[in-house]
Amino acid sequence: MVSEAVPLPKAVSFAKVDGPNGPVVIVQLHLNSGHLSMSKRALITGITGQDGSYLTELLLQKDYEVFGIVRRSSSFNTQRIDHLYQDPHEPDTRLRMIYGDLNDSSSLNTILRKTQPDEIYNLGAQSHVRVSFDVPEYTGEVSGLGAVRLLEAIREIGIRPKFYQASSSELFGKALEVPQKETTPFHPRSPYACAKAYAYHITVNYRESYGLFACNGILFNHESERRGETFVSRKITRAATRIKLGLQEKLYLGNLDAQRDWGYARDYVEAMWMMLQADEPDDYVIATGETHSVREFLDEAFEYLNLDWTNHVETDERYLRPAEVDLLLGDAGKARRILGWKPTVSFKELVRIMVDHDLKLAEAESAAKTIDSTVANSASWGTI
Ligand code: NAP
Ligand code: G4F
Repeated sequence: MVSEAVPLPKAVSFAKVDGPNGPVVIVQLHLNSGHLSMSKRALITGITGQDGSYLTELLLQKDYEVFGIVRRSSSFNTQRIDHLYQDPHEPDTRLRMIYGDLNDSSSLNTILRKTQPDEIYNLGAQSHVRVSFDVPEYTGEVSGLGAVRLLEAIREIGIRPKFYQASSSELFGKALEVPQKETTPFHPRSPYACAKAYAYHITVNYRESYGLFACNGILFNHESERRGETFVSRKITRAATRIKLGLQEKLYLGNLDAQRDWGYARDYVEAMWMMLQADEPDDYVIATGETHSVREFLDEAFEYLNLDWTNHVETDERYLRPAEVDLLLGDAGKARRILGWKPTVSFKELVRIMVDHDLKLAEAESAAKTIDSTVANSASWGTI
């Protein structure tokens, strides 16, 4: 799935065939494949993540040519985009994967120079807040400095792509007002949020210093059936469905009182794209405008399965954070007014989409009579 080099798509191809009066050379222009292309080129970091996979689907539907940066891993890390696979040997391939890393400036420079994107979406990150307390320096490198490595590559090469930075509601942290909007001051509460604060400000700085079309999407929590299994929403829906089928007894969680503004990831990637199509570059809060506690998420998921979570959930202090973000609630009024964006999936619908999906996974696991050890062990590995 991943190409080792960065093959530039061919704009012209030649073929020699036998015609009725001797050999004929056919010259073919690939109008959607290179500099002759009328369609846009997007480069996505973090393409293998939850948001990267939905954004890729959206951009391919919109006829973009998409390049994705994938980091080398000893096991497959492309499951979320495998259904989008296109043979890189075909000249008209619209999705190409390239090895690179946000920690490696030289790979980023090479990729930008060779792909010459119209739009860059910087979604790559060490994105787990709890884990950022365990690997703070690494998180700063990838989730913070990764952004400036891309921005500097843009500046050095002299290209003018539009740039999207995946900023986060974690920036508001110990929030100074409710709801939070673009003008709410930041008070980051984790190494992850501190790294994202740097990335936010450097994005604004490159917009102001070099006139780059650079935007921050300050996205509140968004979940889906593709959410990583150690984030609380998916941890709950995976466990609840496995408990329902007798594959698991207990679910160990941390702080049940934390409140989040939870939306559906597919809606949120639409907002990323909309920001880069606006007349002017700017920063936008993307949120549903509703907040719910982890306890309410448990109520919704377990009740849907006719289960009582209090019989199954236990708290484990390893899942608590040294500093917690107690309440996030976003006001996406600016995005609604300027971009015309609004969420389409309610909290109840989101939980049900995730439970329905995970129930099928649990049923398949049950039918195969094999316990998925990655899920079974998830409560005891590490501290997430
Ligand atoms: P995710 O599922 O954790 O995906 C993160 C992506 O970053 C993965 O593709 C990962 O690759 C890649 N990555 C990690 N380290 C990298 C490195 N050193 N170099 C290049 N790529 C690297 O995150 P997500 O939920 O899709 O979120 C997308 C972005 O939005 C992240 O920046 C996140 O911090 C931010 N954000 C998310 C939310 C949310 O609620 N989901 C809210 C606000 C902001 P592997 O697949 O190989 O691990
Ligand atoms: O699902 P979470 O780990 O998401 P968190 O920390 O809000 O971060 C996510 O959203 C951010 C946007 O606001 C993104 F920027 C970030 O990349 C990530 O996608 O935890 C949500 C809440 C927290 O308060 C946490 O303490 O759930 C609480 N929680 C309770 N028990 C738990 C657990 N979180 C996790 N991961 N695991 C637990 O067992």
